[in-house]
Amino acid sequence: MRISFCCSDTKPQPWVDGLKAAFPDADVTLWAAGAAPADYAVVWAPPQQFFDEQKQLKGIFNIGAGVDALMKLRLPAGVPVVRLDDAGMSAQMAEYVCHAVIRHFRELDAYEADMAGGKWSYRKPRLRTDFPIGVMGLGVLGERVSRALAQFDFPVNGWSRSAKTIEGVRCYSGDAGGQGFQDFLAASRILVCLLPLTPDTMGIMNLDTLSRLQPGGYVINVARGSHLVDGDLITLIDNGHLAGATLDVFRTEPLPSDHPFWKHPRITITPHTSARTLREESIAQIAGKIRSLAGGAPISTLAGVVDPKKGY
Ligand code: NDP
Ligand code: OXD
Repeated sequence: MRISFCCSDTKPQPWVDGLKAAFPDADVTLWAAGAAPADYAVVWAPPQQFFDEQKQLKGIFNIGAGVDALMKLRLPAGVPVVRLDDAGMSAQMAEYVCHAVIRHFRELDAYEADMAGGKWSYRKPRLRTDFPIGVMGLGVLGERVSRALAQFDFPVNGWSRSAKTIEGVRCYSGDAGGQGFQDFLAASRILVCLLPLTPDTMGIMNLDTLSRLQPGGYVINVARGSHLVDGDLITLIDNGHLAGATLDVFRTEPLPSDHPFWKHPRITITPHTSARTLREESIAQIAGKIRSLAGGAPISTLAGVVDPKKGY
């Protein structure tokens, strides 16, 4: 068996070594132009040339949960694309989002500023019933995040394309043009984005949708930068409809040094780190799936297979 690793922005050698350890009898290599045809590809944002050359692939494994970068490429027809299915990301995402929500709800930034200024003062406790949270996307990550938030007794709403039932979460469904989405927005004050980036979800957080959040709204984007219209967010924060935002993902990464998000007093930013790919867990998951496929298991038995029509 031949496995080719091709990744645009990760140190490749530990991945190649990890895959070699999982498949001691296979030929595992770091892809270079002109490389011999591989059976399986393990990739993150590879160049188009990779797929133009690799004509014998039986499976493409993405070392992230989001496949938007892959979906922009011409992929070989009929070859399954498999994304990471959690692999340690949902716990990280739950930590990050709960932290951002609680930091905002408990006004911890204001307390920190007071204490830094030598000021010992109290703020009136806020009611969590006044801070309903809406989670867009109730997949592997969104469901875990919604359940974690519900554990803190926040009212939690969730929205997904297909209908769901999640204990402690009021679930809305349908597409972005439907009544379910409008009702979900109107019922939410804090908005968390955990959607995949597809043509349907690009720019979904914009002047119209964010204006529909309850006054004093707050935005947490941990999915992809292109879900958000940056200027619309700033307009709504500056005019007082939104209280602020925590953003982990950006249209251009790294965030350009002159982007207004860097210095906006009500926007907290982190460098796309809310849920990191954990190498060992990911290799174990991918290796298990390659073994299943190589052993003749039907692709429908694998978790995380991307539906090319949906784009996620
Ligand atoms: P899943 O595919 O498991 O879940 C996606 C969810 O979004 C599903 O509930 C799906 O609905 C819903 N959805 C998709 N399109 C629409 C639509 N048009 N309208 C309404 N709902 C929609 O993905 P994951 O939970 O694993 O990951 C989500 C995203 O998080 C990734 O695509 C990636 O972009 C991002 N991510 C960010 C990371 C970071 O560090 N910042 C790390 C990892 C992931 P349905 O269930 O009905 O199909
Ligand atoms: C992912 C990511 O999609 O890291 O896994 O953003």
